[in-house]
Amino acid sequence: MKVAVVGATGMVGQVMLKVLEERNLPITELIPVASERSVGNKVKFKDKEFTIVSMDDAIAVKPEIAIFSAGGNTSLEFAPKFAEVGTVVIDNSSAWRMDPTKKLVVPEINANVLTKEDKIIANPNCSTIQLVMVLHPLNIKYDIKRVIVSTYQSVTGTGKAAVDQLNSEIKGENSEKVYPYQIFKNALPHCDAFSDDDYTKEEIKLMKEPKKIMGDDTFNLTATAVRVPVQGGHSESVNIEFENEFDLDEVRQILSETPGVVLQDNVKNNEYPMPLYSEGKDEVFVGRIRRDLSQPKTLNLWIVADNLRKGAATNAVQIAEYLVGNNLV
Ligand code: 2RA
Repeated sequence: MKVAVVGATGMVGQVMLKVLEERNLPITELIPVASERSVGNKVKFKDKEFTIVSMDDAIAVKPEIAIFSAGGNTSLEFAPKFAEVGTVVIDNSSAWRMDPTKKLVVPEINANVLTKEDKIIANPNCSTIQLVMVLHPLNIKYDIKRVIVSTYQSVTGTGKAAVDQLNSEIKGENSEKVYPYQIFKNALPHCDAFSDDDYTKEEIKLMKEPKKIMGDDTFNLTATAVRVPVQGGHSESVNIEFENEFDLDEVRQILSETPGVVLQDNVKNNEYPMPLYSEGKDEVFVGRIRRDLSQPKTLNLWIVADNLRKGAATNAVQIAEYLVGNNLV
């Protein structure tokens, strides 16, 4: 099977190659695609070197699957061109996520919506993926009424330049500023651009995408997204009000039995999820599970995941694995 990785030199693209090496998609040919200035350079994959090619050359090869991490504009222009030659595109940008004709998929939740007709599939936003991995099983059991989420997002979500800004500031060096302010020793309530309603695009993604993935728009969700000087992953403080009463031990049991979720919840032993220890892992870690004492039928909890892996590359590869495993590609 020929697989194109579009945006192969970016942070997510690099993690995508690593995840593809670790897993078992039957790849016979890797087609790395990047900007014109990178064409001709080499990338290593499974101990072989592959030459970076242009978008047009990649389309001409007619890969079975193309996994995009190249931004919304590039995806809007080129994903349809791949689809026209029969390629199935799995796109990491926000371009297609809320398009009613496109599927938005977290395989553990709604891979079953995929059909042979789906030629452009949207990978959800990283902070959405880790949130719905926990919300979905609890929604099935207790019927969610309202969610309040505050995120603490890694600079890797912005990209390499943001990581470079943080590392330069730590060393006291001047650097190109990706953020409007210093990020070291700071917290910026500003992830992605502000919209007219004073919410950021990141917060709007968090408020809209979970309902589409979970197939349920009966609950309310509000979000505040914050960038923090962290590199290992995104953290989320989540308050969940249910329609029905719950039992804390049963909540822990449900989450511990949810594929892809790891319970880390023993505060007497200082056991709780942290981004430093989620980096490089594919699971979604949940802890600090406790009743909200201010109102009934309400829970507080804490979710952490590597935003470049389950939040992007691994989820996309899992979609590809589902397509192959179910003869949809
Ligand atoms: C961020 N979720 O963290 C966005 C895009 N990766 O900046």
